[in-house]
Amino acid sequence: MSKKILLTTLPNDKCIKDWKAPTYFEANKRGTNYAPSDYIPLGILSLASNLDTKKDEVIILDASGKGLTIDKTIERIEKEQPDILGISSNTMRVYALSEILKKTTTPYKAVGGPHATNYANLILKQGADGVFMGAVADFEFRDAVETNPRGIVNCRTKYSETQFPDRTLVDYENYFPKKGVFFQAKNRLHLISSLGCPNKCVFCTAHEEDMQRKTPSILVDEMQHLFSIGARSIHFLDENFNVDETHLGEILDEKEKRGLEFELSGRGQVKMSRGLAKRLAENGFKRIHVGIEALDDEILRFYNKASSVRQIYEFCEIMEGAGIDILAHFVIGSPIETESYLQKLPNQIKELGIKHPRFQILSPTPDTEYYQNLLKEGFYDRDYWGDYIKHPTPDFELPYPYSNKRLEELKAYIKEIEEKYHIKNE
Ligand code: B12
Repeated sequence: MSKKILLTTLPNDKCIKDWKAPTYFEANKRGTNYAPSDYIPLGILSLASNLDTKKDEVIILDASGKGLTIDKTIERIEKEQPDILGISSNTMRVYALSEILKKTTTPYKAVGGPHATNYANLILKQGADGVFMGAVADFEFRDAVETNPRGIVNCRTKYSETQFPDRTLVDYENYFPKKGVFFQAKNRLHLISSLGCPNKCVFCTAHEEDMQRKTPSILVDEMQHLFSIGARSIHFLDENFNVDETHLGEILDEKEKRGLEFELSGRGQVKMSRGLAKRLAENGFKRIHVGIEALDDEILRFYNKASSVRQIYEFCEIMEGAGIDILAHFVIGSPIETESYLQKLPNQIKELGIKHPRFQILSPTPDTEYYQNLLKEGFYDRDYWGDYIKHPTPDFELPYPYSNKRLEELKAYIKEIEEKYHIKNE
């Protein structure tokens, strides 16, 4: 029997308030608290692309990307009356998740995504019928459409075996960036070539020794798909796209074999051989996004970065030699940072030839080692995240662990640097 399946992202509405990110990370057009999803929602598109869509009816609702409120999202779901509701969850939007689970009447509610992997039992208590744990859930979800399993489903689908997400299932043209200061070619779209990151930075949770990667031929099929719908610029929005140089080399072999030409960019780490940098540049690779975070070895150690100032200088020199621009993220606000370090930082960045620096204030996000350390060290009198995740409230804001005066100083510092570098919303 044919089923009606509605897959949705969670709205940003009433989610956690963000005090650490300056304007260019904030919602620009929609007035919500967090970074808007201007990115096509690849998780739910991947689920849909691996279903038997000829048989079932699939509706994609990108509540986050469309800037829907929680109430509007619920209204849309109720209007559609699906047989199956699939919700893609992340921890920043748990308030929306609990409200949608409470106020929708779909007979089978499935929840997946990173938050589901960490908090499966809690989500079951909040009203989900099936919770899908694991980084890739496509084949388990395809089976679940038939069997509607209750409780926890452990997912073992391999990323390399899934079909790439078909962007034509949504109004993809609306996801082409409206402004384009960073890139010359038109219509940038992103893909994810690998999952996870082997590094263990204290402020992140993406730690994964066994990264999963798309097979080069499927990935280049995906690139061809993006090209066929008008994209001329493709961004690897992996957590760390340049860990495995052999794999990247194989992707480039396949791309060259098919004679494809477009602009490329990617999000990765500050380690790359000269050979790969040269080859990427020859293949249209124009810009790399990296988390440099600090230009001081002690601060890098505090963040548990797998890099040193020496390596960062070497990396910047290799990128300059290859003609690849750098967009570098810096994290300020560590307790061991000195005023003289902050004073010197802008000049150091200039000296490195970094074209696009971006600054954020160190933030203890949920489930990170940094947050756990603050709890252990007594900076918080109770487990704010733990309590919030169990009983989410609208517009939650985590108290700043150090003094509020310090927070204001850091914000002022970022504002000054933004003006210096003419950083605007993009
Ligand atoms: C791209 C990306 C973004 C984009 C968003 C693009 C978009 N539209 O999704 C941007 C840059 C905006 C972003 C922002 C942030 N992100 Co982000 N992001 C990612 C990233 C790198 C890739 C997501 C993706 O497309 N994956 C590929 C698809 C195919 O996989 P997937 O979405 O996970 O879906 C699969 C499974 O999870 C599962 N699944 C997913 N949904 C569902 C639903 C059902 C019903 C089922 C059955 C299965 C299922 O099946 C899918 C297919 O196999 C992930 C890391 C990662 N590798 O996944 C982090 C990640 C999702 N982000 C994360 C974080 C922390 C953030 C920020 C908070 C960062 C910050 N500090 O500001 C913000 C939050 C913004 C917000 N308000 O929500 C965390 C989430 C952790 C958590 N527990 O929730 C992740 C996991 C990274 C990490 N490990 O730390 N992010």
